[in-house]
Amino acid sequence: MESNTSKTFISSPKSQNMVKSTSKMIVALGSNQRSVAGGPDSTILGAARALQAHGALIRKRSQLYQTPCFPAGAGPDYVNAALLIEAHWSPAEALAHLHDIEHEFGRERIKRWGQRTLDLDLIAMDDVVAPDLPTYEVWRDLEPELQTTRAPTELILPHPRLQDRAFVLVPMADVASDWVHPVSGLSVSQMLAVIPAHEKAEVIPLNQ
Ligand code: A4P
Ligand code: MG
Repeated sequence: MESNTSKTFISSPKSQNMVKSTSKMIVALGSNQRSVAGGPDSTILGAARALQAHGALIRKRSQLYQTPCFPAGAGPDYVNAALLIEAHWSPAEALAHLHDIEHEFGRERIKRWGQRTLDLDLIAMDDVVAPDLPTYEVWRDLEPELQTTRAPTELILPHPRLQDRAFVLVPMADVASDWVHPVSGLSVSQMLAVIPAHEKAEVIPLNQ
């Protein structure tokens, strides 16, 4: 891992594979379709167990939240959650584990933002900005109409849409309230403060 003052820049797949020290990661989980594990809530809890089986240590799990599908009307409500995990994974290895687990729960990539049994997004890994700042900024600044059709083929960190979404930030606040975005310098609570109140109100804790 290359270090550049306080931030970590991952510049090539080769360097991604060389990172072996323990990293803290924030993982966002979402489901709005039944899977082999059952309904979306069982799927989310099953995915957390699968991460442990893949070698990750779960430091914190958020509550489960019921959230309206985004974009509105595109499908049933989601169950969303977040995990703070620790593992000896490079960013590339972490994404590969997440994709394997999505596959275990029957995820088929048919339509971007379509219904999914399980979506696992790597929201952040420590203060890594990947693959580099200019590429991150291109994805962060992607026009809304292109966001539904364009998906990166390489890992982008932090997740470029995290600051826009109550269904990511509310669960994140449960597990990593002190995490600071390595590009914007904003904390999770500062990012949440600019999300419209009605969007936050729609993220409702599930009775567990
Ligand atoms: N990729 C690049 N960076 C990352 C990263 N940090 N984490 C790549 C995860 N994947 C990353 O992802 C598309 C491509 O981005 C992959 O090749 C991956 O390697 P995907 O998971 O295949 O496709 P997706 O799920 O359609 O895209 P994405 O970006 O995960 O979708 P979003 O933006 O997360 O939207 N409404 C509610 N209420 N709750 C939800 O959880 N989720 C979505 C999915 C839409 N609406 C939702 C929710
Ligand atoms: Mg995803």
